Amino acid sequence: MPVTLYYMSGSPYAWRVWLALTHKGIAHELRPISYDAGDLKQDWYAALNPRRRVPVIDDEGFTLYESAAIVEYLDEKWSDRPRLFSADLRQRALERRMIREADQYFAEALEHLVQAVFFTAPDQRDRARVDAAWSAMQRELAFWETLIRGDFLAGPLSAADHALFPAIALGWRIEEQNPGLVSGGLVGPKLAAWAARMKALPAVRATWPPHWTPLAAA
Ligand SMILES: N[C@@H](CCC(=O)N[C@@H](CS)C(=O)NCC(=O)O)C(=O)O
Repeated sequence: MPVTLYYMSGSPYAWRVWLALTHKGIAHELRPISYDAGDLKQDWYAALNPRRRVPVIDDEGFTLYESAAIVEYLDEKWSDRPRLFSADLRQRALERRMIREADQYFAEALEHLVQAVFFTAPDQRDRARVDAAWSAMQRELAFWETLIRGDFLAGPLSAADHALFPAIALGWRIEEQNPGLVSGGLVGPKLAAWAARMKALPAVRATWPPHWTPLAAA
């Protein structure tokens, strides 16, 4: 039976899980959730995730929310498929540390931007709030410029890349959709090269949010 993924297109947390399913070749079906239609407020959704957020998976009746926990579950259950965590204890610890850093620091700054842009009417937007969020994202990614250990964040491709990339991509999407709203690039040369490698990955290309500007041909 395929794994059901409850997701919202463009949600970096849901995208991370979709990436894991795709990378590992796990049979799955997508169940789109509409924020605007109020799906998250419905009782049936609260039964899946009492925090009323996406993503959630349903694997043969086992439901799980929190994207980082879901990715670990998928990687362990389908351990014979391409791994997202290293078999080496210390390398795996580094990957987990990076995921925590992506969620704790970059995602927090991004969420301030999302609140200031997506959840604020254009004529109500507070320039200082937007600038502060964008600057925090830039500062955090300048730090990642010093953290990256190879072609991918932890060296080889891992769940850490699937955690940070969708969040940065959402930042770029907000920048693209709102010309003049933010100033200055988000990433330095190492992360720019990494992002190009990420965009070339078959799993990233297969899961690129359908309503976003399509990726250029590889
Ligand atoms: N820590 C959660 C975060 C999930 C999350 O914040 N999802 C957002 C979409 S990107 C959401 O569902 N937001 C709905 C809301 O805040 O009402 C995870 O990793 O799964």
